[in-house]
Amino acid sequence: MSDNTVRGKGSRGVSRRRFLAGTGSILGAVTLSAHVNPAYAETSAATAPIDSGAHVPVLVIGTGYGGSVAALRLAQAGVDVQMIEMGMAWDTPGSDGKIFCNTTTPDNRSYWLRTKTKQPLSNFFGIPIDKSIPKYTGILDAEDFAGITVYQGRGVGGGSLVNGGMAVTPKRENFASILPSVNADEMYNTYYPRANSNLGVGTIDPAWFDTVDCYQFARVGRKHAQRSGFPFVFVPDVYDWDYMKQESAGTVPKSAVAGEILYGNNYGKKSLQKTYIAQAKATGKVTISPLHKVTSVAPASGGGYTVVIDQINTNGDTTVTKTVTADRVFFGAGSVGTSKLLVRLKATGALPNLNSEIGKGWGDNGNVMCGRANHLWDPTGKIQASIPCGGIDNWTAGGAFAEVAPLPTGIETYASFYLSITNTPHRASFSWNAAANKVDLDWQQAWKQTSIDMAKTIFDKINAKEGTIYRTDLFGVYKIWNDTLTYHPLGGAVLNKATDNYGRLHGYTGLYVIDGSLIPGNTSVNPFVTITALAERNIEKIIATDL
Ligand code: FAE
Repeated sequence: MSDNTVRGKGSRGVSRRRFLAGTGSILGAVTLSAHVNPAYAETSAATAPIDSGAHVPVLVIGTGYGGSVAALRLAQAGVDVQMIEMGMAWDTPGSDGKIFCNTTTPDNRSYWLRTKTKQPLSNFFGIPIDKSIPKYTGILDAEDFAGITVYQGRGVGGGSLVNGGMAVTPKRENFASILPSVNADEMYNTYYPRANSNLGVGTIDPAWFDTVDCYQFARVGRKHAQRSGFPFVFVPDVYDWDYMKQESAGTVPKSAVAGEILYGNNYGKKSLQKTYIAQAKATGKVTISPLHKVTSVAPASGGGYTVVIDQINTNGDTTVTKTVTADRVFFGAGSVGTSKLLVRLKATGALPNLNSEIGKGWGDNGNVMCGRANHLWDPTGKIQASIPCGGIDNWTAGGAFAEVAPLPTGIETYASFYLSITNTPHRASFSWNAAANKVDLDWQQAWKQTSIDMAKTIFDKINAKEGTIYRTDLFGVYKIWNDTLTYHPLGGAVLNKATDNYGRLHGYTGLYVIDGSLIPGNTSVNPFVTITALAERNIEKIIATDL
């Protein structure tokens, strides 16, 4: 346990001992209160699993941002679409009456096929807080590669089920370095506005922000940023801000204000299930098969593609293997999912004509996390809304944009917590490991030092100004930085390299990439608005010219 976690000077009537005694109760809450929830329905009436032997015009792999945009626009153009999703439908409540479990009480619904949680914030006062859970096809996948753990959403809605909903359009001056081959005028005039509108993006009411308890942590973050001369910017989000006001007032069931985020949000967040996917289903032309995992795509003898799909149960075991044909296939399995499929299919002979750019250009969006220990007279609040609403922008001068993130533990922690996005130059590649029969990623944990240095341009200055220090107890014992993960995998099938400038895979007519794997490793801000806007751009061109 670190000795440096509490900056108490004893001057405001809160002793270190009392503080520690108080935090003992959250540890109890955080570590001991797991409930195991009984099984979920594996599929629902709203979904109809694909039949083996089916022939479909379009098959979309994955139901995240890219896949959902493709499905909606193709359906609106009159095309029947089959969406294949390895995760669950997430439309049926468990025995507690809720679809999703809370961040403070992870149960079987929380993690994808793990027997122990792998929480991004793994320790409190240096004490590990991960706990055993039953193995289940839960919502958050913490996928381990040699140098990094990549967090991803699993289920109908992909990352939109688990993310913070921060919906950020990059500054226009940064766009040329994000997607160099894409016309910025078109993106900023047409596709970013279209994406923002369809995603339901909104910004917190600043007057409400200034007074409400659940954003005290963000006001402290703003004060510290501004006192050190950094701009604090409000960050738009897809959370329903009117709902947040009501839950905060206690007139509707609590969701963000009760800490729901990482393992799903039961009420206020506009995930893709409520936006693009709802619209896609309403066309009557889109069918979704949850708990179905695509394992192979190869040219079919009579034209189109043979797609092999494993139907799985909630233990992750294959129950049926199905073979279907599709005239066109869209890879929307996310940066990691799409890259792994394409790398394996190229190496094992199913799609040998894919070019040598497959698997390259992967980045972590420069993610690093840290916490700061505030003085005892600068509390961040017991109740913290789980939805971030602001960030500190030092991109131009220091290469870092830091979300002021909540730490919704239910007790006063005196901590400020941040997820930084940094301008890291490092890029990794996926490759086929034949001996181990799996895809590897050659990311090196040491590369995170560049990101840490960039994040320090913000937090060293704030600590110096405030007379505070870093928390050293949140990610291990005496460990300041979480340098082992990313929430923002990007790249692996980069636009205009592995594909043409609209996501058509080189080497195969009728195969497309439509997700975050098109973006070469960094978006300078949180990525899903850019993924959505790029998918809107690409599918419009594909519908106009290919169908
Ligand atoms: P994604 O949403 O990952 O969807 C891919 C889908 O494909 C998933 O549902 C997979 O289960 C499915 N799949 C994969 N392989 C297969 C297969 N073989 N067969 C069938 N299905 C398959 O891809 N971004 C922001 O902009 N703002 C935030 O506030 C934010 N917070 C985040 C917080 C967390 C904890 C995490 C994990 C991510 C966060 N992100 C955030 C990142 C964001 O969710 C991510 O960039 C997008 O979800 C990526 O969209 P894609 O369409 O590329």
